[in-house]
Amino acid sequence: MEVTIEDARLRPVLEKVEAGRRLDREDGVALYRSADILAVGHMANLVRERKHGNVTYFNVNRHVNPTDVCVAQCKLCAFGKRARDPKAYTWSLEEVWHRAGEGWSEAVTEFHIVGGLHPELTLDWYCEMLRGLKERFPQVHLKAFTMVEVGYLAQRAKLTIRQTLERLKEAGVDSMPGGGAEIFSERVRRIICDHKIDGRQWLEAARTAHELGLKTNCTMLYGHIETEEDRVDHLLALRELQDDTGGFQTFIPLAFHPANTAMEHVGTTTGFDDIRNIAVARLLLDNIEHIKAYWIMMTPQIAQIALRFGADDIDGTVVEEKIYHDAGATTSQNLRRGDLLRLIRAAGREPVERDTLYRPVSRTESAFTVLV
Ligand code: V47
Repeated sequence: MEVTIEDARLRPVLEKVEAGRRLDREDGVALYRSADILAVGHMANLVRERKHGNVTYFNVNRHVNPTDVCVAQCKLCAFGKRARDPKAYTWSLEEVWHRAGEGWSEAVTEFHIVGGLHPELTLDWYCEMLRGLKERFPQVHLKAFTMVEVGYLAQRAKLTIRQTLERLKEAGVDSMPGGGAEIFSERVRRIICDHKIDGRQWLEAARTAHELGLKTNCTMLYGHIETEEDRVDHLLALRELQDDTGGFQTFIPLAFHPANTAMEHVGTTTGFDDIRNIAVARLLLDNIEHIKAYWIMMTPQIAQIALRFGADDIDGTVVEEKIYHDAGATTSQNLRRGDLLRLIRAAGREPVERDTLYRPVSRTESAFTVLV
């Protein structure tokens, strides 16, 4: 298909994309600086359709956040609370197992489990939580803990990252979500999340998880104080690790939500930037199979449009979401399976329900089968 490229700086990028050649740092910066969203989107859609045709993936999942007590107190975050904050909560093991079961009515295939860096909950407590979930919901995939949580648990248990991941895997972790990566630039990290592991440690922890056979996702938090170069460098660092391990399944760009954070003055991202981050990620991350338009963060409306700008996944039913809603998200906290189907079909795409490892799922009203 012919496309009009208004921005002349994008012509060499288009040539590379059409020839299936890898883009470099300069191409990435040109893509981020261009206002020619249709040209950027055209290229991203080309790659997206080459990889996935018309298919769009979604899953039936439930988020489980056992505690919002967090010692890190990152400026970017509205979710983490101090233990003495009257609004802070920590569920007991029984509560975790009960809450997780509330998603069961929709026959969820995945629990997405993340939480604050709690100063008292131990690695043993988390392992018991995982074992209890596996016992009660053996069919459900446990996608649990960011690299940041693993780093903190390792430090407190006086174990290495590898030993900690081995313990968590043995207790039931099947794969890991992509959070906590934020932006790898040390300059920015020092301001927005100075108590977290640094970018190099995040990447090393992900490498170790991949070496242990755990698939993981990866993310980038944008729309705060990072530059376009910081974004490109972040994406290229993920691409480099992926060349070595192949362990990343999906990349999810995350728009910064400033409400109730220490960075409220920054303001929200625009629809233009949200779409562009999906498209640039699809173009630079040639070795990561899936790009997710997380509807909770983007709104279902923008996520739907993203399906024509590089995204092939729209996440899942979620059921209960705290991280973005504490930071002012006005989206609903859940969509039903039928809502996701409608959004995808109305974008002219073919919905495929997947499990966490992207195997198609076939279901009746209350049960599911993974088609292998
Ligand atoms: O790690 C925290 C980010 C992440 C804010 O792997 C914020 O499938 C914006 O990682 N504004 C958690 N972002 C969410 C996440 C995720 C979501 C959906 C799917 C997957 C997956 C992963 O949210 C955190 C942090 O990067 N975050 N606070 C905020 N105020």
